[in-house]
Amino acid sequence: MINAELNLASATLDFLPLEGTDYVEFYVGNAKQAAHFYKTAFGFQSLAYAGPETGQKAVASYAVRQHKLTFVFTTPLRPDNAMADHIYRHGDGVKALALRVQDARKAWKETTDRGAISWMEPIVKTDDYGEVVMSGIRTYGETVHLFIERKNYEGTFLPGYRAWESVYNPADTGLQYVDHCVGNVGWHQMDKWVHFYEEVMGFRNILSFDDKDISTEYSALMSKVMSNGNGFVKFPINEPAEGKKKSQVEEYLDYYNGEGCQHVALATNDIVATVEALQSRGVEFLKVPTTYYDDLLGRVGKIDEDLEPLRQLGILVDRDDEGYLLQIFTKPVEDRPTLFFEIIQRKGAKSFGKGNFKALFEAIEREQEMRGNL
Ligand code: TYF
Ligand code: FE
Repeated sequence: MINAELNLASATLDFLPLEGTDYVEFYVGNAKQAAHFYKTAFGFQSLAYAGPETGQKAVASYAVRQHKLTFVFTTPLRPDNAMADHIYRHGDGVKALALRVQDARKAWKETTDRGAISWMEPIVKTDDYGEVVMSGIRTYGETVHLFIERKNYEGTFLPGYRAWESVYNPADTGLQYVDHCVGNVGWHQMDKWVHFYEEVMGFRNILSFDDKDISTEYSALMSKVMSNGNGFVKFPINEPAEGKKKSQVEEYLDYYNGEGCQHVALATNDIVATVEALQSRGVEFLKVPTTYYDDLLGRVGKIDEDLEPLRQLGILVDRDDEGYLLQIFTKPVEDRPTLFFEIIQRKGAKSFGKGNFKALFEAIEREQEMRGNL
């Protein structure tokens, strides 16, 4: 009874109910090759295509899918436009974190009334398979949030796209859905963006890490995790902190030329199988010293997994009050040290691996050092 009342109360208070991540869109220099890479290396399947052949003259987009995870790679076909400028400044990167809603008009109205800057006024897209309503607002840097309402839409992806049938569809790697997406923001900008997610989007700050939690020998950063009401959408925000040498967040800001998405965490139900598959397909992961595993079970207690495969693959483990989690981080997936991915399996834990921060950040610093950026 009390729970039902509480749920009702929070439902009526949630002015921006979100059902999860609909898709992540990347602006890239070559969408055809990017889509091929994510199929080959990460195990996505071809889903849909939009471009000149489908009546979209200036831009080509490839959508790929794996379970509930959808990535879209978009590239401009000519140089003099905002999309080409975006790629010139940032390199390949995450442009849009698209969120599933029941009402994209209301999502846009509620957020812009609270101060969000509009990116896309609500538009209705239709084809033979139904209708999708989309809208969007800006967030940190040049990143945007799209609101996607696809109540009765039965097409492959979105109106404007056609199904992309390819003879080449490598096996999936067990990646399931977006667990969280992390934004790197500028010096002293974290609280501004925490405030944005609170006031404009109705999120709550569920966890905070300051430089005492996570500063290592050199690199330093602060981080606050923002979550929407039902916890389906989580956006940690990092800002650089002063350390002995250059913060990893500052390195990102330098190479991305501003604020942007630092990592997307992808959930799996079997991290050992997923990481084995990814490594065999050439995805490169950060390595922690093998001493990390020496007293792992002493630190995290009993876990279901055998220790040896975790050690071999370099998978990290952390525990909180509610359970434990397993996680591992790729190296940056492009030449600029900007975007990377986290692979995560949650076994009850709702936290973000604070117990791994030291080992993880020291691994990142070793890479920074090899790039001459420490
Ligand atoms: O999302 C998180 O909070 C964890 C830890 O630069 C983390 O994945 C935080 C900052 C960072 C890398 C990983
Ligand atoms: Fe993460």
